[in-house]
Amino acid sequence: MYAAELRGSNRMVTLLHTADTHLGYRQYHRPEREADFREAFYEVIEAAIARDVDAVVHAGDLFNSSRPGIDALSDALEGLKRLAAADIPFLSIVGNHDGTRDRQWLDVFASLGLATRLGESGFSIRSDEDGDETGASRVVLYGLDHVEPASPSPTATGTRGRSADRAPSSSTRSSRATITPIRRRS
Ligand SMILES: [Mn+2]
Repeated sequence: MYAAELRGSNRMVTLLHTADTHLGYRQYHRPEREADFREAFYEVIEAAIARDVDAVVHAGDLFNSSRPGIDALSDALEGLKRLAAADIPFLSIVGNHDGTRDRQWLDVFASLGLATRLGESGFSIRSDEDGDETGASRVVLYGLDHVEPASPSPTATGTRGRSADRAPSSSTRSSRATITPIRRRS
């Protein structure tokens, strides 16, 4: 994670950027690793509050899975509630791990007022939100959810493209862009 600071004439807008929280990831099948991911998430939340950033930008994979368990879900809610109580917006996109075919967890959190899903209409943040607009700096953020590569290499999936002479048609290519993201560690 890092905080990007964009200078304005009065006060700069401060963002805390993070990603790949992977809540619920029991790496190596060890509960200790699941706790590590949880603690790292709370560390980021507390850093955002301590520094009083203007927003937290999360670039996807809040959860390790599109079907998080109750522990991961309650950890996410607790963290987002702490941010909301501190009046810090949580801005995010859908990652390759936590995306589902249709509805998204992020939309559920947005409906609760705990998150904003970044998209093609910009989300504007101004420093000194309550103060005089003259001299305040402004940042507008846009988001793009995880997109599967349109033409994965045959060896990358192991399940398709075994026939070397099979040329991908344009219809195949466009349908690939809409399939549910494959599970891929990153
Ligand atoms: Mn990830």
